[in-house]
Amino acid sequence: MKLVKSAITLIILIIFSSCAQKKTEAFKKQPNIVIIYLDDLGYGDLSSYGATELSTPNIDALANGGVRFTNGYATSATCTPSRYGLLTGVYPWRNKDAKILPGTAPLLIGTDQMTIATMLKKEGYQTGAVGKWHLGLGTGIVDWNKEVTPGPNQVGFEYSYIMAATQDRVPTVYIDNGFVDGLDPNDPIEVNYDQNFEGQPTGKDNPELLRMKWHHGHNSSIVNGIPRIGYMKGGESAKWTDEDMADHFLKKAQTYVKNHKEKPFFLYYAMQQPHVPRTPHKRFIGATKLGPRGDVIAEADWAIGQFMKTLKEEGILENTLVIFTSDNGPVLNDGYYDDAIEKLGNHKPSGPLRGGKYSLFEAGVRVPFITYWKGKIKATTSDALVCQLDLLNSIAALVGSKDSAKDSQNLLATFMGETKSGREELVIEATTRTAFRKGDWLLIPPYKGNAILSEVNIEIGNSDVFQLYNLKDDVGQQNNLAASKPILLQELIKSFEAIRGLDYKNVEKVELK
Ligand code: NG6
Ligand code: CA
Repeated sequence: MKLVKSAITLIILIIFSSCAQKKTEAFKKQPNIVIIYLDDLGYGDLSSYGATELSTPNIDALANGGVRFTNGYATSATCTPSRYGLLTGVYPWRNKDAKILPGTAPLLIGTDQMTIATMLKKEGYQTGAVGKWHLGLGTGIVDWNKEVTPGPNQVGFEYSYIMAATQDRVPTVYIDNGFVDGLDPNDPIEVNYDQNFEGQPTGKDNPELLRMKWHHGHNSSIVNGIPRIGYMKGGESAKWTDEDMADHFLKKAQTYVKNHKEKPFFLYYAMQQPHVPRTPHKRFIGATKLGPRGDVIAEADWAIGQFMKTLKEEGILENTLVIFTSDNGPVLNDGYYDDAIEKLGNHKPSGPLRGGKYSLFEAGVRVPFITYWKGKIKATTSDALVCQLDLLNSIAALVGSKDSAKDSQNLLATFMGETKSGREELVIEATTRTAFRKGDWLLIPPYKGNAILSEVNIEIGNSDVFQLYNLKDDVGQQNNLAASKPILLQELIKSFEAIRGLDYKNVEKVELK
């Protein structure tokens, strides 16, 4: 009996150790995965995407050494919904709360919801997030002086070092695995988006304290001479220095790589540029002739070069898939006077596309999109239709995970540059309005409201009538073919309705009268 027992124990031990062995071997095959995500970088903002007035050599090296997608999309024309779509593989319009969030909003992703990070963690990956979060934190009322949870660490990231929302929103502090970095317990932080704290200066009432002038919004608490959205009190020692943010996040990303290179890792490196307020480090002031907006793009490009250098120096460049993209299209004056308009010259942040951030026109959602893997991906340009939504299923396929998300498609071969066919169709979103791309066609249903969002002077795609564009012949969306293609229009409306669960019968009548 005793003998039988020990024989069984031995067999179990052998099985276990061979499993562990397999897992170690699997690690060797599983590449590191890095997503570099810029904030408000437009389709035309890189020299590898046609910009002539500024130069982005480090990002260009990725674009020219990997797959440079010309039909790569964010899910949305603003930040929070795009980040939600990228990380979860679910269309943001399925979640009614996926709108631009204040710094006090609760976590938007369910702690039981799959993300790229949870999926990869299950596969044995180490997972980290550095940079802009903007997907909400906590469950309602957050006490910033205690552990701020749930957050990235509860949706798959074992490590996180983030800013809560945006650079223009309070709290203007870094959060290290749920704890405000550098907080002095004797100077607690309080945050409120509705009401100021007694005796605290604001951008609105104290223009003499400002070194950056606000244009619209952005007139609440003043931090480092820059007026922000929302009110904040205390936390003096924890406040970030805007000009150091790029260096600060870069260092965290590099340290993460150095400390995790022995086993496969996933790093979500979400940079803050060129979102407002644009605060280049003094090394980059004047790096371009475009003012701070150009200078912070140069700064981001430099940081990416440094980051790539770290991958190389640590000996893992050839075992790392790097995905580069942006959360939404470009905007010039997004709330501060910073010369973005005055010094624009011939630069075209949207490239040949119409619209910009907040827009259902192409420039809102079509963004630079690059996959780079030294030695594995061959340099090419691809016009395949791909979306950030597809990263979840494609990465799952790459690492051998069986997980998949509702709206994500496995386009691994497309991302690897092995095929140039992509998705057939895609719903795009801009400030809760949606439109539909199928093949080369883009359908925008009628939306009430101004055609131009006046505060940022961007055409956002609203019209009383259906709009139908052929993006192959007319990427600038100048010719609305809805009236001349009635059959195609109806077909597209039907497909769109089926996905969105909407009914356009009534608006149809308005338009086709
Ligand atoms: C808008 C802000 C804008 C920017 C944006 C978020 C105003 C008037 N405008 O509400 O400045 O912060 O939100 O940008 O406050 S995003 O890229 O994070 O979506
Ligand atoms: Ca953004």
